[in-house]
Amino acid sequence: PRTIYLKDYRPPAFLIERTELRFALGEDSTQVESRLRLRRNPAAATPAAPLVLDGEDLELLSVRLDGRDLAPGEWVQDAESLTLANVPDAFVLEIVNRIKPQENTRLEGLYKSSGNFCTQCEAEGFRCMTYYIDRPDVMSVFTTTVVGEQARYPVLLSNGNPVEKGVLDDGQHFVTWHDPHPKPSYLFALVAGNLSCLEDSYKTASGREVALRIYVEPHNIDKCDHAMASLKKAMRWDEQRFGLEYDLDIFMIVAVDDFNMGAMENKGLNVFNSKLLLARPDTATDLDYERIEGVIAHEYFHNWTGNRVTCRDWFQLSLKEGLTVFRDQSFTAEVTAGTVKRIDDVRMLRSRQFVEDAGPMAHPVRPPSYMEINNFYTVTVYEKGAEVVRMYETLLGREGFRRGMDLYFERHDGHAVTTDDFLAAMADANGEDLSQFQRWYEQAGTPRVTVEDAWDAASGRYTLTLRQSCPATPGQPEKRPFLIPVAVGLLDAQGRDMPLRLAAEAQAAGTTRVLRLTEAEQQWVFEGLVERPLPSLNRGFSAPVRVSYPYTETQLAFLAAHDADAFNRWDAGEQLATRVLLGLIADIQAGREPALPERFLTAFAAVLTDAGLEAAVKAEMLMLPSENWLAEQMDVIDPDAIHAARSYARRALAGELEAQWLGLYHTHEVSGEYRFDPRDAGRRRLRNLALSYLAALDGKPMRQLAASQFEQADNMTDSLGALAALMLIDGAEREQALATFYDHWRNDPLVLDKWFALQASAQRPDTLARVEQLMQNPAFSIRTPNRVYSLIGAFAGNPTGFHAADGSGYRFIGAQVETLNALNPQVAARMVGVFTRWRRYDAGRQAQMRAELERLQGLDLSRDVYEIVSKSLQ
Ligand code: B3K
Ligand code: ZN
Repeated sequence: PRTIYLKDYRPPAFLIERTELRFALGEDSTQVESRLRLRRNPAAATPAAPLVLDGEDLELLSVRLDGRDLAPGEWVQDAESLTLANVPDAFVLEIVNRIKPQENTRLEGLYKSSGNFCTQCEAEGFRCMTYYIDRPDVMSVFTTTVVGEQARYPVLLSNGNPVEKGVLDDGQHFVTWHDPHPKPSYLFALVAGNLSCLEDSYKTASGREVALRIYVEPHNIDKCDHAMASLKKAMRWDEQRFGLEYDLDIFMIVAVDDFNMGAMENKGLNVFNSKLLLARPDTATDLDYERIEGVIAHEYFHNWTGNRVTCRDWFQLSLKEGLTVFRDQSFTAEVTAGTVKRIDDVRMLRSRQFVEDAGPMAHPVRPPSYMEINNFYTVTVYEKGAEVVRMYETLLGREGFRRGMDLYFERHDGHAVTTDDFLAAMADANGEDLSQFQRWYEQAGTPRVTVEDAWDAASGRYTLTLRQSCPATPGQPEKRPFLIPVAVGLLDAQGRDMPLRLAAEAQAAGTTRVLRLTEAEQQWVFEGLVERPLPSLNRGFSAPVRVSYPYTETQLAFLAAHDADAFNRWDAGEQLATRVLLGLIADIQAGREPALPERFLTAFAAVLTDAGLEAAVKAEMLMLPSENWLAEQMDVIDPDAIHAARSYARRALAGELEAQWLGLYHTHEVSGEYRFDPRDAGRRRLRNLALSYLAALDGKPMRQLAASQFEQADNMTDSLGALAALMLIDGAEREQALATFYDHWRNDPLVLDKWFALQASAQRPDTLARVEQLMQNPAFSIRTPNRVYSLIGAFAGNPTGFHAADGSGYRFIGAQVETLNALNPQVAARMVGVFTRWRRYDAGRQAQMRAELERLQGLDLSRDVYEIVSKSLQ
């Protein structure tokens, strides 16, 4: 496969002013007719370039240019394109071709899911339906006619507004849709099927009525209310926060069961993986409810950040994704408890993005090259990209950020642009020079900020010295300094924030200051302090960096108890727990008896019994760092010692504080009917956490406690919480509960996914055997991504299962990747990702992982899997 470089970008040779499509959907094949009005791009690099259209797996039937049928000799066709050498400057091209959606297992382009037709075009799926200039900087006005059998496909949808419909011969009918907003092909969508629809409406800030429709399979119609409520909430929020209104008369969402990712922001017709849309209290957990709200918002927000203003090329992917993740994070933070959202986001960034940034697939937020663009829908482009956008807000303030957004839309509405354009809008709207900020888009790797301090009691001066560095990443041995906004506060001996006055300032201002670190090393002097402060650094996680300061354990416990910044309070506790666990890991590796330090136990107990802490925040503070996060802190990862240490700590914390956990459990029962609201959800989260600690104690009483919660639960959060706790305890109750759950939900695949995932993540010796047996279950299918993610993906993420010392986990996942590679390369590529970090393990595991990667490399691989395998072995 060849590598595509950002530096090779050239404007398209042709533009497509109008795109008219007609899809005749059939049981055997689908005929696609396209009529394109093309003209040469005045900004093109070469004036007489041939017309090259992208197309893959298409059966070409005819080509007409300005009404004249072309003979086969007048074009050149290869596996990926159709070339017409001598074309006029402006002309109409009509193409007819045939495709086979029924045979499409890659789930890109047009395919069938549960008997219905649907599409996924981002990034390059449109070319699997018809010949086209399939790149985001070609924006066109689309008119689409969908023709299908009325009985099988009563609902026919595409982007924009319906303009015509009618009945044809032979039981066929059609609907024509027109989308007035020019858009790139990746935002095209088509859906046809037997679907029920939940209808509602929304009045925009300027008073326009918008029809809202959510389409699902008829048996799911009772699971759409939460998605609809979330949509209306998101629409209102975007008006209030960014002044952005919806721009069509109708907004539709369709849920499909077979979908490679979460959801897709097609103009006016979002398509969702059903797991991110369907929810009823008995089928969806609080976490599902929260994610649905967040993803509905995310896809809706794309209407402006992605659709109205889109990407010039796929290297700019973070322009829409980083920005839209930032927007959905801000939305969730504002409609729920903000601190908990921030903690969850940072936890995920650290445990996944920091890992990616330190491995062979590390890439900047704006990658300079790729082999397969689908491999770059990564935590770096999305989550680190969102942190980069957040830093603008930290640097410019909420108002300054809004000014930048306003200017961005004013300049670029209706255009395909770059992250440079976004940066320029932010800088120009605020009269700032942000040129150094550009490096966040260009340099990969997680910067490290090392902090040193000095206190001069005589003068009351406190000096902070910050040094930055960034590790080498593939292709980038040296890095230049970043512009890093480090939010800092100073605590006095009582734990109160001190007013801050920097040298040369006349008076103190505020208690948190954003220091702009731009050099490799810089100093700040705070004056007028009466005692030596304790620094609270990178408050609210103001920059996506690792900070190191030589805190003692006592100081971390002090910050965890007192820091005015709620995020840093959690983070200090997390750092303390990480340190303690790494100590336990070292004990276990050295054959010493592990013991929980008294100081840690006291600090932990203080949080556990603190009546002033909100339940959801308390749950965050009582969760131990994940095994993956601990693994990242070690030079040579030892999955068995990590698991043993963490299990030991859980048992010790459960045993020492049993009465307190039980107290918490019994006082946090949520009464009344299930409601998804942050307060109730926080209580359930804390209560289920207490139950999982108690489960570590084993024994009959705890089994009964969990079993009775399982039997009595009237909502999925509590049902699954109990089942998860039972998974930790040996005994008849576990198998019984698993069987009951299965019997009850055997016809609801989305709920069964939870059942698959729980068993595949169990850290037990027989897990692999169990997973292999579950693959035979009639509910499992390797062709449905959700099943693969919940069973095979959960096992791949199970640190003791995947990394079993005998290599059985590696061979199993390798074999699944091989099967998936032929069926669905995108899903295969996601599964192979667990092998990328093979160099971090001991020699035995390294050899086995490497052997599996080499075996895969010898196969006939898709571009997707090849890129990851070959880069991992480099
Ligand atoms: N834009 C889509 C992702 C498409 C992934 C293509 N492989 C969903 C989203 O980020 O909103
Ligand atoms: Zn997105």
